[in-house]
Amino acid sequence: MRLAGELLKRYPGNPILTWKDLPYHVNAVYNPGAVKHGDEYILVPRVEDGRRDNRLHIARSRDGIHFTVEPEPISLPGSPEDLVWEKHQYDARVTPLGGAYYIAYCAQTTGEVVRIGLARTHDFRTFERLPFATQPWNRNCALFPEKIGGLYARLDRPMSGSDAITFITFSPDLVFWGRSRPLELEVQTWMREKWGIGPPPIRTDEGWLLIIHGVWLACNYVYRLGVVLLDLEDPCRVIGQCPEFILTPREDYERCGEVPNCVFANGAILEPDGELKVYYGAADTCIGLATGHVDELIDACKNGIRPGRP
Ligand code: M1P
Repeated sequence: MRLAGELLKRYPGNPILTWKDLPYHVNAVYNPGAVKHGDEYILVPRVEDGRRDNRLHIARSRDGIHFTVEPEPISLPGSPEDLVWEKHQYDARVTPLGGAYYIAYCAQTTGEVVRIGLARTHDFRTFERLPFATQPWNRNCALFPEKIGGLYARLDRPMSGSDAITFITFSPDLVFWGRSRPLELEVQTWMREKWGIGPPPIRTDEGWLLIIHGVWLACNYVYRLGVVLLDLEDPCRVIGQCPEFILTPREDYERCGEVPNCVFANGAILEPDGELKVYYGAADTCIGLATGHVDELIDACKNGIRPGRP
């Protein structure tokens, strides 16, 4: 018999990080980027301070569950012009690539104008600012963890009115970007309003595994997670898609908060034994951990979720 619930299973001690874990007054901590750096698990959460301004922080852990958040936000020195764009920094997606770690994040003005900023680090202690990766009105961006056809590749989602389409775009140098092509998924009911990528794509033998979020509009938005598989050589080609969502808001901490009924992931870590740890923002308020096996996620992309799944 198929077990009740979705493919991703929650850590019983969820939420693993809340506002109470910060050493000073904050409104919320959520939507973390995630990566393993040596023996350390690193999260790069969005911390919303007592003014409700957003900054990226570093959180460290030895076991992937208990994290300590650094009190100071990441410092990204920039020109006054850069900083005008960065009243808020949030939704970091961390990609290991060529010996460095690239952080694609949302850079938002005092208003609603948002685009993608890019930073680089080697040690998660000092950070270097790179040229902005996109023009305004863009969110949900991540670099691929390797070059494709000799070029850097990114996923991102320009927005215009109610349209929000995810593209794959290429660059020889992380400065000039082009050859954009849309990523065409089969839009399922649960993602009908809009969808965007989750954590950076994960290389598997079967293809790039990509967690996504999908939005359904009921009285308000409901954010869920899904999964798709992209061709390794030509990632614009979707070679598998799980029709069902793999995580949906069910617990109180996912249903109640700043944005109710929301699970949103931009960080995941694949362990050597195939366990995928997905760190997710719950209700734009705190952080949960959910896990699944990579083989099961790939199988769900290729064959759907089978009723007989043990
Ligand atoms: O409030 C839910 C999410 O809304 C935005 O995501 P999207 O652009 O896909 O709708 C982001 O602001 C995200 O941080 C937030 O969790």
